[in-house]
Amino acid sequence: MENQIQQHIEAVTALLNKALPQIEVSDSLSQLDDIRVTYLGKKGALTQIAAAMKGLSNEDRPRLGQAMNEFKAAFSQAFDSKKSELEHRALNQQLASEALDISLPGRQMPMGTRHIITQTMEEIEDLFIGMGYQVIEGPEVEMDHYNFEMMNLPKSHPARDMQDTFYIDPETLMRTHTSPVQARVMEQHDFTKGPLKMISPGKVFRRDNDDATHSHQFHQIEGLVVDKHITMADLKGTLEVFAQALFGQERAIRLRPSYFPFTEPSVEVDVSCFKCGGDGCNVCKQTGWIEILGAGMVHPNVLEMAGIDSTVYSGFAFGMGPDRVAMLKYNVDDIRHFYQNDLRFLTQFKGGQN
Ligand code: FA5
Repeated sequence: MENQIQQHIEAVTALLNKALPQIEVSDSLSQLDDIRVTYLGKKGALTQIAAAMKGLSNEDRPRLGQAMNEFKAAFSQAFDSKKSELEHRALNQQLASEALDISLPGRQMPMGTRHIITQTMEEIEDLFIGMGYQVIEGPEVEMDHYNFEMMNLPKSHPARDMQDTFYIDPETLMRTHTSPVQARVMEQHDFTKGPLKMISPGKVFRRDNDDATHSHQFHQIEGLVVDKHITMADLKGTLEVFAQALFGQERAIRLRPSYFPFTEPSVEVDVSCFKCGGDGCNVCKQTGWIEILGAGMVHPNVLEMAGIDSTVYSGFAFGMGPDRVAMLKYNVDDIRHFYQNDLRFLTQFKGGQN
């Protein structure tokens, strides 16, 4: 019997001597766990020795139990210390692989700027808002009715040719100017609540051939004032304030008699050419002047069509081209630069940085 228990205890000791070096050299957490299962699992080596307990005498059983406890204590100690070493190593590897080099320079985020035409339009809008004007926008796809007929341009009117039009169908078109907003607003206005004073900025479209000062899609800002006793002097004074605020005193301005079916009398306003100062060059087509807007006193027919009594009320209107204004203000010698989306051109105008 003594022999038998001795053999069991030696087997436990031999098992421990085999297990400890295996734990020591194990290289991964999964390998370590395999070792645990090999010795302590349900079918593990120690469990098999434990099965011998049943056949032992009452005195021998505790001796084997003690040897097995010693095995478990030594095994656990080696196992736990190896496990924490491997976990520590895995964490270090993960930290090393995810390490950030905080000394690297950051990636530059390109700073956007608002388009120079947008900036110009906002500058003009602010100026008029400061003079008590409302800003009202209208549709870009417009009815022939508002774009032409309500502007005193019936279907057969020869002046329709002044603005070559993109038609969608015979009654619908891409608006050729911002003037239709005049008609839409006049129809709705309630004069018992005060005079009408508005500007309307937006895109317009014409079948124009593109050149240095013409684009087939450009912008306009319409202006309209209707009240009792509005005169041409009010128009002239308003345009002078606008021109001086935008271009400064050094640029000359001139009003030229002109013709628009929706105003009577009508004028066109030119600003002296920024490139040649008035001598004549390719930008101003040798005239020395660049036209920036059309204007005039609202035609009585236009007032009447919108339901306004033209014997009581009068008004002035203007339609300016902010693209031309921006050309003059920033010495841009070709309108097409605005539409080619060349960032080298566009980012020169940082004033509108967000
Ligand atoms: C008109 O469009 C009239 N509706 C303006 C108006 C409004 C007159 C109210 C009277 C009362 P005109 O076609 O001239 O007019 O255009 C007005 C301005 O738009 C021009 O002075 C010019 O600055 C600009 N413009 C016209 N055509 C182009 C184009 N193809 N490219 C860039 N700007 C243009």
